[in-house]
Amino acid sequence: MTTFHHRRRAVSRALAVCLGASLLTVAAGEPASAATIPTGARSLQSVNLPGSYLRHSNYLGSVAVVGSGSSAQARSDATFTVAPGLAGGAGCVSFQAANGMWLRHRDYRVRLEANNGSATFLADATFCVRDGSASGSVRLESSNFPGRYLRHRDSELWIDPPATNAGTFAADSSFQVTAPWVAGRRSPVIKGLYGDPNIAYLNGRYYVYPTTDGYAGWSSARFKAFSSTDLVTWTDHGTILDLGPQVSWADSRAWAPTIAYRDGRYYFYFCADTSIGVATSTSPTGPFTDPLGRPLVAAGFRSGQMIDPHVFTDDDGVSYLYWGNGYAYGVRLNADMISFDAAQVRTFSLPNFREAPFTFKRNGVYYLSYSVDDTRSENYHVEYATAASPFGPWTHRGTILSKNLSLGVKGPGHHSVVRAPNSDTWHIAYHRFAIPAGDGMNREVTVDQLRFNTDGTIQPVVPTL
Ligand code: FUB
Repeated sequence: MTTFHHRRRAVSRALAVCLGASLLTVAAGEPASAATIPTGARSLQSVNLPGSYLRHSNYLGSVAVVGSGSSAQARSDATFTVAPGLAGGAGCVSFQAANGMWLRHRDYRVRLEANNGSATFLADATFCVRDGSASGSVRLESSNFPGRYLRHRDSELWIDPPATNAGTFAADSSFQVTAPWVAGRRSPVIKGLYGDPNIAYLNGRYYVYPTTDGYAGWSSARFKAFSSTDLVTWTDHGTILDLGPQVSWADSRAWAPTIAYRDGRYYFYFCADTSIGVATSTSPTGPFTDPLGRPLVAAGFRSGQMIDPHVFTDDDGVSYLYWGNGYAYGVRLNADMISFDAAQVRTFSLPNFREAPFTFKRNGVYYLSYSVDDTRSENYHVEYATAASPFGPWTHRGTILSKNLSLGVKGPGHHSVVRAPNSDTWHIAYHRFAIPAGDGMNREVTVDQLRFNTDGTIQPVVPTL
């Protein structure tokens, strides 16, 4: 196990307070700490009980001895994915277990719970990283209760103020961040629960615009954006559109967005309360504003749900909007990108079509790929068709992405496709049930390569973990 080293804050104006055998350093008039924890899979070892690691057991936080001879379950329970703090805040993090649940405190006891999306949950699951009592160690201050720190009392994890058991508090609340007991997977590429990833290459970076998952009924109200130059390391750009304050006609069910660019503006198409809206910005990360003040495609406009937009722009600069659930629709967008001629909407015949149409073009061939079955089913998958025009007629070609139970991949779908710049290398972003314990509302996003046969047909995607 390796130990990560952390920069110590300046101590010139610090007050050193001797607490029994421990030394608690309190900075006066300075930022609380420069300590950080790298995101990704990590384990945390108690400073006071070397060899004991922060873990969960029966959905409660604890510390226990973990070693190379420990069971796979014990090592997994002592491994967390460190993610940027769910409630935000510079230098704040959250800890996700392998089953997708998060460490949070409730009534000061630290527990493992699913994200219910409430502001209280998000704050209770967010810890701000401070310097620990030993060199290179960290302490974790509650975001919701500043002044209380995560510590172990006997073997139980609590958040306590330093006054409690002052003699041992500093050491009991300090942890060495180590390499994970269970080696991290490459994926999900975006840490946390997200679905419906729309991937695009814009202005020299890859961007992913997903649905934020972990909410009953997919009831998240905010859209986020992530970007990367290498499809491996991703930057979280935070909320780019918040339905509550920024969209007058909908407050919930912020689903399945997509992005397009024209003449210096970005157009962000999104689902909200099962209508499709559009918001614009001069930056791919917003702020986005709603120029229409009403849906672009309102619920009830045609049969099926008016959801899952995608905009494809052809080589001649004409953009097309595709969408639908139960029925697949397409229409040419006007040059303003925020209107279309309703009389020109086409309905496509696509075998097994359920939702999430996505169109792209390679070597003069138009591909329309789409999701089949129900996103809550492990059998959710992606099929595709090809055509010689953006409106078809479409020739069904088969399945390109489906479950792989030997890898734990269930319900893969609602994908999008991007071409690496100046190449014939293609990537597919999609969601699957979070591994190992996710479901259709607790999904995670990954990216794999999309490979073509010489005749232009698509090879089945090989999921990599
Ligand atoms: O994320 C909510 C909905 O689930 C999407 O709109 C559908 O495509 C399905 O993935």
